[in-house]
Amino acid sequence: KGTFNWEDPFDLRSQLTEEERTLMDQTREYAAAKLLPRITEAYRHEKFDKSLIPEMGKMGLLGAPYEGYGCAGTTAVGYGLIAREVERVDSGYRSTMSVQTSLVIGPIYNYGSEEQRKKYIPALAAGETIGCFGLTEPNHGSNPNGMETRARWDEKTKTYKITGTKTWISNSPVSDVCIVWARSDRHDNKVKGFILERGMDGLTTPKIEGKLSLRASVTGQIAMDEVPVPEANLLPNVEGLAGPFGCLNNARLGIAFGALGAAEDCFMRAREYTLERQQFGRPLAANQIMQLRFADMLTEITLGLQACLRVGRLKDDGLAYPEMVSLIKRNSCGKALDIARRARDMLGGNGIVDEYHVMRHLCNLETVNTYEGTHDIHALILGRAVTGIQAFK
Ligand code: TGC
Ligand code: FAD
Repeated sequence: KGTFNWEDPFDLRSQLTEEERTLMDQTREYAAAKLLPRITEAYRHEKFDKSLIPEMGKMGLLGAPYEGYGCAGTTAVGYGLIAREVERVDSGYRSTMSVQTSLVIGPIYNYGSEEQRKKYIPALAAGETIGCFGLTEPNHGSNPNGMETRARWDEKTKTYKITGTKTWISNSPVSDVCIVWARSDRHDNKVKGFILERGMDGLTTPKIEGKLSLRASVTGQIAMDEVPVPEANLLPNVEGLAGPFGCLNNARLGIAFGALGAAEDCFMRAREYTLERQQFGRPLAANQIMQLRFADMLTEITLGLQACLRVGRLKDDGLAYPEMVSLIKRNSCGKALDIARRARDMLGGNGIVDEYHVMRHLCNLETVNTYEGTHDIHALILGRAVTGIQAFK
C-alpha cells in the first residue's frame, strides 16, 4: 500500500502510456538541463536564442503529434506533455515550440499538398528552418473574420499578390517561412492559407519592441506589399476561417497543458521558499494561510491536468470538440495566472526578482491568457454553446 503523493495527487503518471512517460521524462530532463540555465539571461536581455530550435528538433519536440516527414508521431497527450515540460521553464520557449508545431507544420500537414509537405516539413521538424503563423492584424485580433489582408490573383505572372499587415506574430522576425491567412479574390473572397518565404519581394518582418512579457520569445509583424506568391504556395485543402481555427484547436490544447506546467513551477518554488524562509521564529510554510494557498494551488493544478488529459484522449479518439478545448485553455490560463500571482506574493520582496523565476512566469502568463483567444473570448464561445446565442457580435 502506498501513501498519498502530493507531487502527483491523482497519479497522472499511471494514466499515461509507456511512450508518453518516457517522452515526459526526457523532455523534463532536457528542459532542466538546457533551457533553465539560459532563461534568466534570455529574459532579462530579451535575447531570442535561435540555437534552441535545432536542439528541440533533435529532441523530437517539433511537429511531435504528426506522423512521417521527420515528425515523431506522438499522441495529442504526448504533445501536451511536451508543452507542460517546456513551459515549466518558460512560456516563451513553449510558444516557440508550439507555433512551429501546431501553427506551421500543422497547416502544411493538414491542408498542404504532398509536394508542400515534402518540401517544408522535414526542415521545420528538424529545426533547420523556423516558421510563424499570421492571423492577427492591427485592427482585427479577437475577430479575425474582419481581416483586411488580400490575395489578388495576377493571371499574367501566375502569382497571388498579397498585401496587408499581420501583427503580434510569434517568431516572425526570425522566420524562414510564414503561414499567412488572407482573403482571396480568386476564391470568392474566402480566407485561404499561403506559405510565404523570406526573401520574397515586398515581405518584411519587423520586431515588436518593448514587451514586458514573453521576452524570451521574439514577436513581430508580417508586413506585405504586393508580395508575389506562386500558386504552388497556396494551401489547397482548406477554405474559410475553419483553416486557421483548425490549427488553433491543436495549439490551444498544448497551451492548456503548458500553462499548468508554469503554474506547477510557481507552486514548487513557493513551497521550497516558504519551507526555508523563517519569520516570527518559524518557517513561513507553518502558517495556515500558506497551507491553504498550497491546498488551493494543488487542487487547481490537479483538476486542470486531469481535464487536459481527458480532452487529449478524446482528441486522440477523434471525439474532441472545439468547445472542450476552449474550456481547458481558459481554465488552465486563468488558474495558472492566479497561482503565479499567489506564489509571487508568498515570496515577498524576492518574488519580484528574476532569479526566483515566479515573476517571470506571472508576466508570461498575462500573454498566455490573451493569445489564441482571450479568457473572455473563450467564455463567449462556451456561453454561445450553453445558450445558443452569439454574444460577441
Ligand atoms: P464562427 O462564425 O464561429 O466560425 C467561422 C467558421 O470557422 C469555423 N470554426 C472553427 N473551425 C474549427 N475549429 C474551431 N475552433 C472553429 N471555430 C469556428 C466555423 O465552423 C465556421 O466555418 P464555416 O465553414 O461555417 O465558415 O466565427 P466567428 O468569426 O464568429 O468567430 C468568433 C470567435 C470568437 C470564435 C473567433 O473569432 C475566435 O476564436 N477568436 C479568437 C482569435 C484567436 O484565437 N486568435 C489567435 C491568433 S494566433 C495566436 O494567438 C498564436 S499565439 C501562439 C504562441 O505564441 O503560442
Ligand atoms: P482585442 O481583440 O482588441 O481585445 C481586447 C480586449 O477586449 C480583451 O480583453 C478581449 O477579451 C475583449 N474583447 C474583444 N472582443 C470582445 C467582445 N466581443 N466581448 C467582450 N470582450 C471582448 N496572433 C497571431 O496570429 N499569431 C501569433 O503568433 C501570435 N502571437 C502572439 C504573441 C504575443 C506575445 C501576443 C501578445 C499576441 C500574439 N498573437 C498572435 C495575437 C493574439 O492572438 C491576440 O493578441 C489576441 O487574439 C487578442 O487580440 P487583440 O490583442 O487584438 O485584443
